[in-house]
Amino acid sequence: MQSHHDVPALLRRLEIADVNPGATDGKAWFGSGDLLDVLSPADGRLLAKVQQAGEADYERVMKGAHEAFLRWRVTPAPLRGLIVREMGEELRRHKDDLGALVSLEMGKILTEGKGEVQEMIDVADFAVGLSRQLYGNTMQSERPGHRMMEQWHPLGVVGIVTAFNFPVAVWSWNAFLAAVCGDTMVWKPSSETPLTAIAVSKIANRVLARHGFEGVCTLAVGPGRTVGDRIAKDARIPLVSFTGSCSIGQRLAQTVAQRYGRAILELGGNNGIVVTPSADLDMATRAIVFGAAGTAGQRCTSTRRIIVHEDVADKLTRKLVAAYKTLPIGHPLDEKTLVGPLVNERAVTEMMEALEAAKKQGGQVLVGGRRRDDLGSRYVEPAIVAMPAQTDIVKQETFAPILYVMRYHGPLANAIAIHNGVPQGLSSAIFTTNLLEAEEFLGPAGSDCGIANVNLGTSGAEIGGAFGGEKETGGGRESGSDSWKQYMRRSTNTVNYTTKLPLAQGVKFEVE
Ligand code: UN1
Repeated sequence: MQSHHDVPALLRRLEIADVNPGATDGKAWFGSGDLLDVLSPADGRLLAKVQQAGEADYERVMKGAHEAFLRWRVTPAPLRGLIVREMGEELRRHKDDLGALVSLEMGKILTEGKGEVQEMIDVADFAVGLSRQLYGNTMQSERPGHRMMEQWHPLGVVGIVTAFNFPVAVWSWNAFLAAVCGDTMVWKPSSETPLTAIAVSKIANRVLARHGFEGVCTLAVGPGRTVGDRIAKDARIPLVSFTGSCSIGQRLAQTVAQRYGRAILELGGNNGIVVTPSADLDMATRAIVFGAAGTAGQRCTSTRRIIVHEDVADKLTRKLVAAYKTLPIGHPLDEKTLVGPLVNERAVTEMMEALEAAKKQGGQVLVGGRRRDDLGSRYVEPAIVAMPAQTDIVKQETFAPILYVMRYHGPLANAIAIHNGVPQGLSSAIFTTNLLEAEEFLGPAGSDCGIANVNLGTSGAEIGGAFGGEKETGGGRESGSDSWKQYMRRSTNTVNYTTKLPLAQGVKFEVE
């Protein structure tokens, strides 16, 4: 099925060996922890092994990142930007290979694997521009002859903990911003996807080494309970950016807060689309199928809930079921495939358990939902489940292609109440051709999510906007807009250019 892909040659081009040290301080690669087998979800084949970071390795990585920070923070931001630009150019050169490795290691289809690398390239471009725009305000002082302003300074070593589903893009959202902001970083990738992290770190470090800035982008592959916990506890890391589950994120944030660190949390989503009577149902169908079945339902922005008006519910459901019946499921590198495997067998079990729970709670599986053991142990059919109400299972995020369809009656406010009635708040959308409904959904009493769209789906956000969400999604924002501010420390400066010393708020304090 994948004869057109010479995997050993691909790995060689990306400098992935049979056994790879999983830690780097930017100068050398090392690893003295347990050996990790990296299997492709596509067919269970062993791609390569990684020698993970042990405790001493972690210290060495941190030392490299910290030493680099002392030099990097005083390098002019536009120069840092030029170095990030070179990283973006290297990524452009390696886009096809890296995209294929993302597919092989994570299981997403090739066009999405390449899309993920494109997302890194876009963030690099964005960060280059940003490197000349790290603006602070000037304020009018209430005192005569005083000037007030704020400066943004580099923060320190940033911890970046990423999930398997976007094994490289989410790193780049943090890494390229952090880099132009003058920070260095230690990256802990998911143990499901360490090879893409190693390949990307090699590319980044080749560029950094050309400029004598080894240590800006360091890496420590290892389990959460060793590397992840260390990052959470490490007072040398003022900011930890975490993408993953709500439960781990909550624990990590508490640990980071205990030492007065900052955390950017990008946790679970339970993203809904409201479909109103005036919606273009063909367009809605296409957006829903991509959002719910694309990436095999493994994006944090995946569409998991449909809240459709009763007048158009039957018609929309018929269209969705028809589209699901034709979804090609198969090897992620096969060009015809639209739905690849789930990341591991546990994810398959969790999907089946969620479907059982949904049935017990009154759900009716309209299409799909079966394991596809004929294709491999991690393949499933995306499922559509009609639910009589928003029951407990619908309120949970199951990281698999299950789409719950619910109906609403009456005005849009009823749909919004159902929509907002879940603990998560990442992404959302409405399909309508009614301007009033569109604006209501985007307004203060509308969607409570960090992302709210009109006439497009919940997933596949561009990098230029701030990415993240509310409630149990964790409140963090990454990537575009002014997310960069979190990677810097703000210094408020007041300068007195007189020979008097007036106090603010009119306070008098004169010593005779
Ligand atoms: C994620 O699933 O963690 O909006 C990130 C999207 C992608 C990023 C998803 N740009 O779907």
